[in-house]
Amino acid sequence: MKQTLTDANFPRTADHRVYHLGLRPGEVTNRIITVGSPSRASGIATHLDAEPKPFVLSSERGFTTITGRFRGVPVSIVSIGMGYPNMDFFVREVRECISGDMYIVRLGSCGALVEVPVGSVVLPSSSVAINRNYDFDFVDPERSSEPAYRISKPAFADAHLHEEVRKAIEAVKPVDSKSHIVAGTTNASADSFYSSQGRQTSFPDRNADLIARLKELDLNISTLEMETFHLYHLAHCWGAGHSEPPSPTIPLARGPVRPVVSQPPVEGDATLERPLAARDTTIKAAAVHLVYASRTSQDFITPSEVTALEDWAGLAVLTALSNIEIPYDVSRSMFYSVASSHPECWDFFNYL
Ligand code: R1P
Ligand code: URA
Repeated sequence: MKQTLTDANFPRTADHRVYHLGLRPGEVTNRIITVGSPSRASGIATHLDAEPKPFVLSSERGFTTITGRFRGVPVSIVSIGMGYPNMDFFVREVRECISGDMYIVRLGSCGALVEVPVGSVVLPSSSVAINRNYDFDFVDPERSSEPAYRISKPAFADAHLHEEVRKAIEAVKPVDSKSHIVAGTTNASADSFYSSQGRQTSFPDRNADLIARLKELDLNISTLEMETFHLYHLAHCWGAGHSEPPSPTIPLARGPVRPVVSQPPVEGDATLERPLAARDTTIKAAAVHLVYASRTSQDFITPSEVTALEDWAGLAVLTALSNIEIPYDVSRSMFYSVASSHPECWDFFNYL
C-alpha cells in the first residue's frame, strides 16, 4: 500500500481512488467486460479503437483495468482474478466510481456438465452458488446430519443483456469454428475449483455425489465456475433499493431523475435539482462461459484453442455492449463532474 487511505468503512485515497482496484471516477466506464486473467483482458483490448490510446491500470492487488473505446463507444475491460471475493471487490468498488446504470458481462472459463466439445460457449441465464458447509464434519462424516455442500436458489442474468450477448456470439462466431453455442441454461458458481466442483483430490472432501445432486435439481445446470452467481446476486440486490453512497462521497454527476434524456443537462436546467442517486440506477449483468474443461469426456482445451475462442468471444461481447443504449451518458457526465474539481482527470476525457 503506497497511498494514505481514509475512512475504514469505504477506504479511498485523497484523490478518490478505491482501495483494491486503484481506480477513480473517469477511469472506468458503464459498459464493462470482466474476465479472470490479465492475458484475456489484453487479448480483448486488441479490438479497442487505436485512438485514443487505451488507459491501463494494474492495481497492487492484481486487478487490471483497460478503458478505451470500441467503435467509438466507451468500454472497460477489468481482470479480477478468481472467486466470489474478487467479484465482490470489483462490483462494489467500480460501482462507487460510476454514476448511472452499469452493464457488466463476465467472460470466463468453465467446466461443462453437458456434452459439448471443449471450446464451446455457454450463456447462463441463471446461476446457483455451491458452498462448502463448514458445519459439516469432513473428518468424521457420520457425526453430521447436514450436507457437505450447500446449493443456493438461483440468481438471474438481465434478460435483455443476455439476449443481446447471445445474438452477438452467434453473429461473430467464425464459420469454421466447431464451438457449440448453448444459451438459457443454469450455471453453478463454486467456492473452490476442486471440492465444490466435485473434483477428487487427496483431501477428504466428501463430494462424490455432488455432480449427481446438481443434476437432480432439474435446473439444467450446465457449467461450473466461480464468480457468476455473485455477480448476478449483487446486480439483483442493487435493484432492490439502496442506501446512500459510502462517505466520503465522490462528487456525483448531476443528472435528471427518470425519464432520462440523451443529452447532458445544461446549467440552469430544472433536472439539475439533485444528484443522480443510486436508487435511480441499475446494474445489468450477463455471462459468457468458455468451456475449458469437459466434465463428461475429461477433455481440456489447448492453448491455441483458448486464443482463438477468447478472441472471437471477446469481440462478440464488445459488440453487444457497444450496441447497448445507456439513455443518459453518465460516464461523460460523471467525468465532467470529477474533472471540474480534479483537473488532472482531463487526460482521460478521450475515453468517455
Ligand atoms: C478457475 O480456473 C478460474 O477459471 C474460471 C473460474 O471461474 C475461476 O475464476 O474463470 P476465469 O477463467 O474467468 O478465471
Ligand atoms: N473454471 C472452473 O472454475 N472450472 C472448470 O472446470 C474450468 C474452468
